[in-house]
Amino acid sequence: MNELTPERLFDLELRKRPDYAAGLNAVKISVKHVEEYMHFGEGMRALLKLNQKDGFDCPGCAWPDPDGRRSPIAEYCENGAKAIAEEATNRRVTPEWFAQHSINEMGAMTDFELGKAGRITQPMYLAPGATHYTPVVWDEAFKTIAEELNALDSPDAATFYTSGRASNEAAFLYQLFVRQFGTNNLPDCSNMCHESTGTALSEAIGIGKGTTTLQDLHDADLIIVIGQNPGTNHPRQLNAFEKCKKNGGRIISINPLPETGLMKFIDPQNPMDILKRGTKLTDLFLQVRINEDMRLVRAICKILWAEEQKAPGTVFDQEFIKTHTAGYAAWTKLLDETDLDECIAGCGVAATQIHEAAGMIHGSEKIVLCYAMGLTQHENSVDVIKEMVNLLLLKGSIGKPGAGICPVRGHSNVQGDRTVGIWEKLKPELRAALRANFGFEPPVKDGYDVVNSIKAMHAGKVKAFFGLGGNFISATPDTVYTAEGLRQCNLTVQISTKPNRSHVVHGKKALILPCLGRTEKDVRATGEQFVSCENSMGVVQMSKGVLEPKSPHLRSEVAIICGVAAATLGEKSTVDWAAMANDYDAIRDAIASCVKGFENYNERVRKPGGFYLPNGPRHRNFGTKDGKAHFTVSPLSTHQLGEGEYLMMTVRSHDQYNTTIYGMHDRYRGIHNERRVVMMNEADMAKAGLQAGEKVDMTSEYDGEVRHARLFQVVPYPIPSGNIATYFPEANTLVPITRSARKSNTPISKSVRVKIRKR
Ligand SMILES: Nc1nc2c(c(=O)[nH]1)N[C@H]1C(S)=C(S)[C@@H](COP(=O)(O)OP(=O)(O)OC[C@H]3O[C@@H](n4cnc5c(=O)[nH]c(N)nc54)[C@H](O)[C@@H]3O)O[C@H]1N2
Ligand SMILES: Nc1nc2c(c(=O)[nH]1)N[C@H]1C(S)=C(S)[C@@H](COP(=O)(O)OP(=O)(O)OC[C@H]3O[C@@H](n4cnc5c(=O)[nH]c(N)nc54)[C@H](O)[C@@H]3O)O[C@H]1N2
Ligand code: SF4
Ligand SMILES: [Mo]
Repeated sequence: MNELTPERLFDLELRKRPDYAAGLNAVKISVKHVEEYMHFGEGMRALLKLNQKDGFDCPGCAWPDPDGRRSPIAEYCENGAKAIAEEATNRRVTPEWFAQHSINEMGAMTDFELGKAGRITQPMYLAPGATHYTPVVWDEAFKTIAEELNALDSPDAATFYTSGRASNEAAFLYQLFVRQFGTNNLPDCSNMCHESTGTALSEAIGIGKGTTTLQDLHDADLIIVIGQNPGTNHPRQLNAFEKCKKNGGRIISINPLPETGLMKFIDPQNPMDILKRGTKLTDLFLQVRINEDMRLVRAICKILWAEEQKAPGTVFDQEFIKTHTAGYAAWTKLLDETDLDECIAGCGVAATQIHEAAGMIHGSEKIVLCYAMGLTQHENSVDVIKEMVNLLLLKGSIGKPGAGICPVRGHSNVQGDRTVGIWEKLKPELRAALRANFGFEPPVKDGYDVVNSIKAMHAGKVKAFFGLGGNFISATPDTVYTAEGLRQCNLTVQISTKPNRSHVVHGKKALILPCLGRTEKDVRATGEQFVSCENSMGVVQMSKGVLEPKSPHLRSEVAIICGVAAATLGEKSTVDWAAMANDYDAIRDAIASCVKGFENYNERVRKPGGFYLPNGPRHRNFGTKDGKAHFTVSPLSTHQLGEGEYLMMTVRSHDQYNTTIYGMHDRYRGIHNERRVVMMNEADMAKAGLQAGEKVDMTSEYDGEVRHARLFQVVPYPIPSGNIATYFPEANTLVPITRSARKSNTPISKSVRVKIRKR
């Protein structure tokens, strides 16, 4: 297991947690990363174009850029700068590097060490039984892929993963290739991320996306931030919170951890803000137990319902409810039957605070609810998100300015990839459009998502794995099981920028296809190209790199996909892949013909700032069958923890981007120089006889099967009793493949039952 997550400790140091996020320290750290890994001039050139209307989209998160004026010097955050330094590093992973590092040696490196090795410069091939990757020319790589794919018993014996950094152009071509090849096996990182959002919101409001714009956050009376750590994962969201506060709005934060970024923010680009020591963000912090948000929100709704009954029409927006919603009677009946005391006791938040929250909601007309992985990665996530919609609906807080639901997306184009067709389910409209535009019969049967792809590999039903970006082995649950599946494949292919663990855990044959990153110029036969991305709020914008490619051998993702498709489909194909690869306008024209909302794509995407995709619920046009937004009735569930069991959430540190580890510190949590840690409540530690820094092993047991995570260190932390937190991906060995969210099939990365044992 050591090669799946090297069991090595560094030098854990615990420091005081800072009481604010950002500030000048964030600037200092951005500069340090850029200086350490990039040529200075290149670094500055890249940063000046980061998130500018004529520049490139930040490869960090999917937080939107302002529609209007953008700061000419700095429209980014510390983590955006780190993402750039990571991608545009001046270190290189050449064929000589691979000759010096066997697969076993690569496996012994931590994720931090692997990633810091640098950018891969040439396509690399691992022959059956070989110990080292060797260089291969592009055409040879494409031929190998074509031979393996065409030798499969069925197209369904291959699975094609996408990570959400891929552009709209690359993603559209990829699904076109995969569907023409004959399968809907298109798992993506979204399956592990906001899939529960897509499922819940489609059912409740008729669109699988959020309804707010950036302006809505600025104009809200109240923002509820729940299950999200924006100070680390979406830092510029703090600017939006700050604007809301300056406009008189208030903030309630709901989280098992008192995340520093939720508490206070000092805008590093605003000297006044620095002088007056920043803005207090959270007005009310509710320290909920892991996965007890539904009990908390139900308690709040019950309190509001009691007030509403006393003076009808004074709390609920009855006009909105009557005109635009369904399911109200069943929902209020549920509230009548709800035991308030049980909800309060179960969620772990004090009754006085819950009443205070209810009071703040009562007094607010325009409410925005922001959330991320803290709500989406549990067995009942779809229900939890629908419960959040209930709360907004009772106040009429969807489809009016200053209000709405704001699922904050992760990868910078994860939302766009789904919009242009990356999904294991092929919607009838897209099937018809692909048939009409490209003259072939797309497959009908649903394909495998992430969890089902892993199970199918394990069962020997899938024999070829293809990854458009990402790091499948480290991002997925149940690392040991997933590795067994990947190793049974005849071929594993990764389109990557940097070495990662998915190059170490491979099929009989393996290929690494190195691609250009967002920061780099992409020159094709018809000249310099640009791509486009959709942010969390449905704005599609162009992105054009400014730096010289890190190696002359790199190809764009679009060119690689076209190469693979042409080699694999050959004469059979009805698509002119070469034309697409040489002129991305042709791809955008195809998208415009196939996907609603992209009319005149080429023209509109060239306008500075891009364009908004249509969003019915923003205007109270709900895309459900009856045209209404739905109140829903969901059961409350309880985690049955056995003796000595804790509920574990796996979270991100401040120094990582998913499986890419920027550094070894989690500054806002005061945890330095170590990632193999378990954050624990001090009373729980005392009860279990554990000291700070003590070395422990962990196990999770489901259906009699025991999974292991070894050599972690205990960190005392203000987390509710019975709950623990570890970092993703180190603790992924404990996440069982056999449990996932109902309906969305998302792994339960935020609620795993775990036991801890002293070593
Ligand atoms: N710098 C940086 N930026 C990123 C990423 C990154 O790794 N690094 N990843 C990107 C991606 S792909 C994504 S999806 C997003 C992720 O963004 P987040 O969802 O903010 O990321 P996580 O670290 O998973 O944090 C989850 C938060 O939810 C809380 N939480 C966990 N369980 C519960 C619960 O049951 N209830 C409540 N109320 N809270 C809970 C945790 O304490 C934590 O604060 O960030 C994106 N941006
Ligand atoms: N336990 C646990 N597991 C989780 C989560 C969790 O919270 N807890 N979160 C889940 C979530 S929300 C997500 S989104 C997934 C993330 O899963 P992935 O998207 O699969 O993982 P990343 O770490 O973002 O992928 C990093 C790799 O992408 C490659 N890369 C970087 N830039 C580019 C590029 O421009 N093009 C290409 N082709 N490749 C590039 C690099 O080689 C790098 O090693 O993980 C999920 N897994
Ligand atoms: S908030 Fe996200 S998109 Fe914006 S600069 Fe920071 S990492 Fe990049
Ligand atoms: Mo994500």
